[in-house]
Amino acid sequence: MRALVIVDVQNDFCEGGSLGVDGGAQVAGRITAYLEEHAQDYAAVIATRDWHVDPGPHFAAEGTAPDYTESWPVHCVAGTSGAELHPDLDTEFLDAQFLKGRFDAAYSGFDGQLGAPDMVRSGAPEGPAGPFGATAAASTAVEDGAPGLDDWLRAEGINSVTVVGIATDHCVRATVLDAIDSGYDTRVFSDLVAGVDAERAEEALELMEENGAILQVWGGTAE
Ligand code: VGL
Repeated sequence: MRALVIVDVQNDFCEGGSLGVDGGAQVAGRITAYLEEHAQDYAAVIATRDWHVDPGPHFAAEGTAPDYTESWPVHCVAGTSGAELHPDLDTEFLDAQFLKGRFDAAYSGFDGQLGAPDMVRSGAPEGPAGPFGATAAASTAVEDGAPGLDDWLRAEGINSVTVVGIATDHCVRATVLDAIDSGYDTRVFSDLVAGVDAERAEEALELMEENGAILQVWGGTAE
């Protein structure tokens, strides 16, 4: 059985976001169009989200420039609009969401844990959390002991994954390489991803293929 893994299609990774990737919004809309045709081909459709509270040197220190490979502008702070899924991604299709990176850099969706980021829970803590404006409620959207992505997929009987999303050269790459390492039959749609750097994105796709991912082109269009 196959799952669709939608990586980090969040406002901060789309145009206008703090780490906006060219083509991000378009990918959000295209993934929705793809799901309108193909959601039924998948036993599960899941989204990963970068969900930072205080991720250490993953955020460039104040007053220093990010290097855009290991240090980044502040992005996807838990509970802020930048961490929301892009509005052109239709969340009706999602069966589960996995949150990663609360206290560290977490590129791979396989670092994520099941969470309920958009649910307002009664008894959720109030106020801010951490130095970047995360909310306490959002930072507790992952419960202690929540399953990681690999455990969750296995429990659902999934042995194949298709990976799409943002960014080709960072989180998509890390997620695909982890999926292969974890033994999933892994496919990527090269027209449903967007990269930070065009050359590195191309290299990332080659690396995924060399490692055993099947690269495919969906070829459809968004309305
Ligand atoms: C990502 C850079 C920093 C990604 C996350 O989602 O690809 N890129 N953090």
